[in-house]
Amino acid sequence: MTVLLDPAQHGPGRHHRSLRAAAVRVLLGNWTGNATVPSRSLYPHQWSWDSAFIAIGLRHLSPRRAQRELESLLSAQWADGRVPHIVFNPAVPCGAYFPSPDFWRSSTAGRPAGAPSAPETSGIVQPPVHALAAWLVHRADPAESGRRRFLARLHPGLDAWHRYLTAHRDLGGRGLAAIVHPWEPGLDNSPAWDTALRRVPPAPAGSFRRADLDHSAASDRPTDLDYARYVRLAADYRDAGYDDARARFAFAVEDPGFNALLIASEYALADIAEAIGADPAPARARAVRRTAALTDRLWDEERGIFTARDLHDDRLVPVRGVGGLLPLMVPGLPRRITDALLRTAAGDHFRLGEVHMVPSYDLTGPEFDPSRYWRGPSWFNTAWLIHRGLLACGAVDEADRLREGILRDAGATGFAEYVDPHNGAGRGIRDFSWTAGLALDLLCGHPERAR
Ligand code: 2M8
Repeated sequence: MTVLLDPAQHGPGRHHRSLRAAAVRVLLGNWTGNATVPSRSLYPHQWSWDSAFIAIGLRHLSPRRAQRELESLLSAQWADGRVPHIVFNPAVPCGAYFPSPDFWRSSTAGRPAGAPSAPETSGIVQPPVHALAAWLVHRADPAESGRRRFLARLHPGLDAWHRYLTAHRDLGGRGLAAIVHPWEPGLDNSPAWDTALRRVPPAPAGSFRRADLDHSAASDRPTDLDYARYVRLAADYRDAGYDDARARFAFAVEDPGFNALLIASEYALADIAEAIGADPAPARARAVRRTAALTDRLWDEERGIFTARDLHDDRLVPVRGVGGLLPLMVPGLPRRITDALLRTAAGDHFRLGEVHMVPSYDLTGPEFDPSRYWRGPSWFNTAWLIHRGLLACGAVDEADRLREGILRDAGATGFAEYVDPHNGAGRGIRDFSWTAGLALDLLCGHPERAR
């Protein structure tokens, strides 16, 4: 049963205690024995970046379970280094989620690219937040982590993952990782992908059946036309054997959010390397090179935000999305850029501190929709990432206000998937795992904040 909490009724101290208990209940309820599903109904398998955020929350509940969350994800890693965006649970009926394992066919179509023979997985990826999560999980209980040789066991897989993105996904040849499907940045139907997606011929209507509408309101989800294009892109990649050199990508975009998270994770990987006595220099060097490429390629001076670059015409996409604020987390950006980002966050387009959390898309943009998925609603994971970015930039008061807002919205909506930025009404499904995990993390404080 979803529990709604109101701080005005409970007072902040009691509210936080009840919120903590409720968040723990969600995480325990969504644990499958090996990993955590984002939602028992809408997303009944393991998702890549969800598991990273979930592990960040679980570390406060059971560091051991948080380690297993990441270990189970990486046990489905492909031999070419990619970490698939979904790891399918064979016990869940095939029709429970679409696209299902028999659509992706990883163990056959993905075999030449190094997909495991089991479990079945998707063939695309999601943002590489895993090294950052692994480092935070380690820091929650270094003794337990050391006993289980957690970092030493995870390091080779994380390193191969970052090398995959560096070697196979630099489709523009300028030092950034490209995304080849709108599901890869995790911000699935952001207006930032609209122009690039319009070039993709949709899969025929009736050639697939959406399962998401069995669980969520159609007005909160992507349209059928968006879905038909997602299906076409994924089928084309599959039919090219998920081979990045052979595939002809109808959609290829350099996304600032994806690359900012990769940079943050490269620094975490360097910390991990140092902790286990390996060489941190390669990861650090990659982070520094990618930061320069991010600034050269994706900084939009006129808009005061990072924007995506469409590789089909090599032009910046003139859309302000929350992914463009995520570089606030990137160490070593010029102060002039972080100051401009802070101004943009506080200005008319995102109204940080005035609306609920951080809208996924420009509040003044022509496509803004307060309810529909990544086209306006505020999400808890991006708010958590921006909270870290604000702290890293020294914007402590703004960070503290955002933290309180995240906790209030999580409790008031029963851990909704996302919320309307204007009135905080919950949208999508409830008892959503990363909402619970990240609320738990903010409630417990960051051991790394002291660094
Ligand atoms: C959403 O994406 C999936 C496809 O990957 C879907 O709509 O079915 C996104 O919000 C994504 O960021 C998230 O990882 C996933 C599971 O929570 O759901």
